[in-house]
Amino acid sequence: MNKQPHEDDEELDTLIMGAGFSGLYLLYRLRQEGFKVKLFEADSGLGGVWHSSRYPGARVDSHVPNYEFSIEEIWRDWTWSERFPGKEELQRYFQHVDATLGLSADIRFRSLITSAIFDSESNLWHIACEDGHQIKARFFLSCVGFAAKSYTPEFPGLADFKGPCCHTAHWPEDGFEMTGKRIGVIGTGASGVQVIQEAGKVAEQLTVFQRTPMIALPMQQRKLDAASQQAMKADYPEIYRVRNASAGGVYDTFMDERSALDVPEAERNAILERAWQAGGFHFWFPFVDTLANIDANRFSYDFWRDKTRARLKDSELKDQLAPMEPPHPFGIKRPSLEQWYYEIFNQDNVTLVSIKQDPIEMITETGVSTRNDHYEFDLLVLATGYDAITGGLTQFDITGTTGQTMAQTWSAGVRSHLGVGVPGFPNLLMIYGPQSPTSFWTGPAAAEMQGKWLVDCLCYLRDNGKQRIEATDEAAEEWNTHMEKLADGTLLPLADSWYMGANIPGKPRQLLNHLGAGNYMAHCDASAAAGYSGFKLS
Ligand code: N01
Repeated sequence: MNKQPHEDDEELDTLIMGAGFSGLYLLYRLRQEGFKVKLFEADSGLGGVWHSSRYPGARVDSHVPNYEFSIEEIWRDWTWSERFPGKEELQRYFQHVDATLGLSADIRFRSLITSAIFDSESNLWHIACEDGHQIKARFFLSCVGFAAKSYTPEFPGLADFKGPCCHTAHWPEDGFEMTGKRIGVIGTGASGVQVIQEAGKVAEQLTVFQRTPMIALPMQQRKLDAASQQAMKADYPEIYRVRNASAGGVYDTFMDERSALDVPEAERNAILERAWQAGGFHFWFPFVDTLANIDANRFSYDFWRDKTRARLKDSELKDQLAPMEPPHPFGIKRPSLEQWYYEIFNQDNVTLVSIKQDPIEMITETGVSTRNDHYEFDLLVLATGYDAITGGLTQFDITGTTGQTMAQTWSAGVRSHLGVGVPGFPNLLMIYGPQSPTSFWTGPAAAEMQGKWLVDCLCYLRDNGKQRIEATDEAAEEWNTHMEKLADGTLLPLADSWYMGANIPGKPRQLLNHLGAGNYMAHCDASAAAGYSGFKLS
């Protein structure tokens, strides 16, 4: 690409990386507080993953009005058309956010940051972009989200495939023609489920390569009308107060506080049925111990299994998509929400290949060869996920005071204090990153709650004449021990999920996100109340 000359030698108070919910909230609030702040975004528009997720069927899985800013100027004039909005509507929402708050004026688009090096003399980050632009900033705020680095397995022969082959994270703006085509999809996570639902409707032949069955939950999508949303807005301030104080950033969860084991069978099934009908993630945590006790967990699996098998016509399909025995405990890999996912497999034009039984051996010029067969494709879709949570920070050169990059520093596992600061990386502060609740928290709630804490912290530093904040080693070790205890109290370590870093070969296995936003914020607030304990200020 053409290198632009260095445009200036500007020095900022704060540089924000990433224009998703977190970055935009910080830009809005830091401007209000009078900081000299700019946001750098690698892509060409606002919205983070909602700008870059262009694959067919991309849709949010938090229901209205959970997944939006609680800022009244924004929600006052905005209505959604569906309970779970699709990517186009989310992109329009971000344009509305921009039109309301005028954020673009301080955003530099198409600015992929390629290196950030801390200078201990000046206490400034020296940041460089792919286009040659360089800038200095006192505080470097990482808001890259948890899906900033895609993961493509090393399938032998992948580069030989002659037709279009695309990872869901890199779908081109003008897309691919899918009607009447032979399409292969590898991967059945949330992205795979969404693409498969769309491809199955139009493909001449769709072949799905499944390694682990996805335990997909019914979305219970429906259209929304403007009048009822307007009527509900009188309650929005209270709704957002509840949402932001909740454990997962959802205002209307109805998890039963009893152990599933203590509830009589008929009542338990009625509770499960109610959660099922409510749709979305209501079914994910129907009881307080669903994700903590293997016997309680099994009730959910069996309920899901029986509902799902009833939708499938063929007994082999039933066993592959919703086996009698769980592939792993229910809900400890992230469930996806589906609308007609299972019915797609009843169609004559759809084939399911269970690659545990018939492994992929290689990709050829024309398709995919498994041990027993060869499948020819016009389009090959890789829905193989992300180097989640840490990949956004380890994929480029961030170098702190020890001369080590973040990738080197975390090579044996993530260490941070509160998921905000990393020892050896002063003035780098993370939102929605590793060791904070991130993927167990809705994006807008996390952006606002963590964002508010971070803005208060930056104001405190400014008001107290401090130029540097750095997590201590002791605090980071303590936080890590706390994270390990949280993981041990759940079933989460039992699956090879991206929550555990276990979807990437060689990545250290550890719970990468904190559990329970309320408890997490209590830790953050306690640190702030003690003058930011666990951090060294100077
Ligand atoms: O990625 P994933 P994703 N050979 O890691 C398979 C969010 N999101 O992009 O399960 C064959 O979940 C892998 O198999 P297995 C959401 O938080 C949200 O779908 O590891 N297959 C799996 O099936 C989500 O959880 C939304 O055995 C291989 C798939 O690829 C997160 O992003 C939409 C393989 C990867 O699934 C990630 O979702 C989209 C191999 N070598 C994403 N390696 C919404 O809001 C991996 N796989 C709705």
